[in-house]
Amino acid sequence: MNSEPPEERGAPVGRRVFLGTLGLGALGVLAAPTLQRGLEAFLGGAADKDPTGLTGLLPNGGGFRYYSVASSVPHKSAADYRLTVGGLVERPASYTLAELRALPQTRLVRDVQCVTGWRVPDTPFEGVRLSRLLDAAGVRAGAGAVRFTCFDGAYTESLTLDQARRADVLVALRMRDEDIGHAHGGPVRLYVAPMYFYKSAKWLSGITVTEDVRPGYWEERGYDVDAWVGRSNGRDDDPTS
Ligand SMILES: Nc1nc2c(c(=O)[nH]1)N[C@H]1C(S)=C(S)[C@@H](COP(=O)(O)O)O[C@H]1N2
Ligand SMILES: [Mo]
Repeated sequence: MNSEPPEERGAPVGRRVFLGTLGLGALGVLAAPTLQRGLEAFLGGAADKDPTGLTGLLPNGGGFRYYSVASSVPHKSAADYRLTVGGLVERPASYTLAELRALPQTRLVRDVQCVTGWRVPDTPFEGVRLSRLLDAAGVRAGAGAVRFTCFDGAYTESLTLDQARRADVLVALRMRDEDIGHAHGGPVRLYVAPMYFYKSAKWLSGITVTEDVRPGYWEERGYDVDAWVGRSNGRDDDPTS
């Protein structure tokens, strides 16, 4: 079911390769742990903390690292949350969390892979197929891409329409068989199973169908727009990886 060559699954992404390939873009990655500590401070101990201040550099919460490019992110309850679907569609929509929960749910178990090298094996995600929401909205002729916006006010992502319609791309409500908590982008995040985890936008608030792909937050800073695990961000070129 997984389209990656098996020998590439589980291999860590070489940091050296990454730095060597992306140049300036990598500086943003090196800054990320600082932002992560900022988020943990904001969460006020909701994330594991350690007195050395190294929490941001170490895997926590079951192997995940918390990433946010925004230093603080508003909390959205089930009552506050809305997901809008608009742009080049026949029927723009706004979903509450209850409405999303009432739609058929798909559960996928895959490895999570961040492009900076950390990986969490066999992680369940569950939610509504993005293709279902696109079909419900009625994508108009001339559309070629989907853009994602987040209620952190900063992060963006995008997929081609073909990528967005894959069966392994979810508007995720659950992660590790629990409702997605705030730190991991709850109540709703995108989950793009076959791509590096930066595609999986947290705190998802808007889905906009567009003509062309617009590079997302990290992609403007050097990451590949097509983020296939094992086949992007310099992975192809490195004989030792
Ligand atoms: N809104 C938002 N989504 C985001 C990010 C972010 O900073 N902001 N970081 C991305 C990156 S680089 C990774 S590796 C994952 C991290 O998800 P986690 O914090 O649940 O581990 O979220 C992705 N989605
Ligand atoms: Mo990442």
